[in-house]
Amino acid sequence: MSDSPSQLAAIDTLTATQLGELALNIKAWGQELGFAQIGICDTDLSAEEPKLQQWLDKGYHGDMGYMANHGMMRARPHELHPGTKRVISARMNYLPPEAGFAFNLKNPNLGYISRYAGGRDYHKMIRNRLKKLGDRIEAELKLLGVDKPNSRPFVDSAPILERPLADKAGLGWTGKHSLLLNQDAGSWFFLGELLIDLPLPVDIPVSEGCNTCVACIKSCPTNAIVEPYVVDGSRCISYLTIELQGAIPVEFRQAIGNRIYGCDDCQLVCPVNAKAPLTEESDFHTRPSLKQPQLVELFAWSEAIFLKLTEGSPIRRIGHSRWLRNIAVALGNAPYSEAIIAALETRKLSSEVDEMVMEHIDWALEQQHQKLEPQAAHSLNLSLGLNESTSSHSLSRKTQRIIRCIEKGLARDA
Ligand code: B12
Ligand code: SF4
Ligand code: SF4
Repeated sequence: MSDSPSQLAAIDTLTATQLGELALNIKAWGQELGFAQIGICDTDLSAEEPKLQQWLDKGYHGDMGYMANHGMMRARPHELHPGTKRVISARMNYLPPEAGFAFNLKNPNLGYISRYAGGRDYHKMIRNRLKKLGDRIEAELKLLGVDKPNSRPFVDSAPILERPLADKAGLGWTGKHSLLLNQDAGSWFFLGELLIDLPLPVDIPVSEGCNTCVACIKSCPTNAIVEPYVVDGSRCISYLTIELQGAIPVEFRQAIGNRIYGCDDCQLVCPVNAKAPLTEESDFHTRPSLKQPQLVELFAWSEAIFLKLTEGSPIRRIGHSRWLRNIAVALGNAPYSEAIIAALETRKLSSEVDEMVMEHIDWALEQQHQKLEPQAAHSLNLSLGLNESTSSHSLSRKTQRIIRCIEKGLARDA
């Protein structure tokens, strides 16, 4: 067989049997490349277009201007990458070992970082693996004497509706929290896609499995899941602590608790996550500096230290200013402590603090001072030997419920 492209046959000469075998091989190669599962779907997301438009019309994208750009291209993979006939959808597990969810949420002096973000940034890594999958397909087609396919990998940042595509490709069902859920794997996974011009056989979507459960809706600290399957992004802690560039609206600050980068609560209460496997990628393991970190220590990081310790991590992209903003909110939510007051006062004197961060520090100081009185009462109670309930500390009722839920349902990761 010749290497010359001119002697290779066109893709549409592949038979149904060859395409079927290729689809099976693609799934096996995907697993060899570290993906937990691969599914295939066509590019028709027309049913999603009105829902996406409604979501945008209601302003649920907040300041995420990129969600409103590109018109409906997000729902039209064949326009994003012309010639695309199929989407090869892939998922990769990220749950790190010793997640320590309850331990972390229970202690308001520790910063909580979403468990997808404690290791290396997934974007580049998954895109590279998808590219390798494309190369493998190309090599196989060459062996079959067929021309190379036109393919392109995508992960997260491109204007494409990844979750509905993965749903269509049979990787799981859409949970009421709007994330993709898999009966065997829960929801702790990233999604990525390879858009390709091969008319591969498509997979069958799995049926919805939430049934009557509404645990995620009831547990969301900011009531961001406004109806089943619909998240008002502008209320979500993930948006408020990661995407939002400016000040965090005061109405959400207390509800944020100690969550300084993203939020996992809707996944933590989800019963389907009880069986979720741990990641096989050491890149997603939590770095020592981000494991159960003390807020006061994180707040003292200079910009240079922040950049050094978050190198290669998704956290780096929020920058030092938003990092300080988020930690200031968490410090305001922590129980009264002289060490916290001192940390906040010291930061006020630093040249690294801009006006936006300064306002959050002032808010945090005010919160701390307001707790001074109950603290005095607490000391008095202790000296009198009186009992106090946990609600006198700074954990909200919802967080207390989530902690109980984790300890019962996700014992390995508690
Ligand atoms: C923008 C965005 C966000 C925003 C908005 C979230 C949202 N739900 O839209 C914010 C910043 C808040 C966010 C948060 C998070 N995100 Co995000 N996010 C995205 C992004 C870039 C686009 C999502 C999108 O298109 N939203 C627009 C709206 C319209 O889409 P939608 O929620 O799917 O809306 C649909 C439903 O409302 C549905 N619908 C309406 N009515 C009904 C009725 C029924 C019956 C059904 C089934 C559906 C349905 O129709 C709409 C249109 O399809 C994707 C990556 C990508 N390119 O797709 C990642 C992505 C969805 N995020 C992801 C993750 C991991 C998270 C977080 C868990 C991160 C964290 N720990 O902090 C949280 C989870 C919050 C949550 N519950 O959604 C993963 C999800 C993986 C998975 N297992 O599903 C993705 C796929 C990134 C990736 N490549 O892995 N995210
Ligand atoms: S990530 Fe947190 S804030 Fe966002 S929808 Fe889920 S529970 Fe609510
Ligand atoms: S918590 Fe319940 S309703 Fe929410 S996604 Fe999980 S199973 Fe579905």
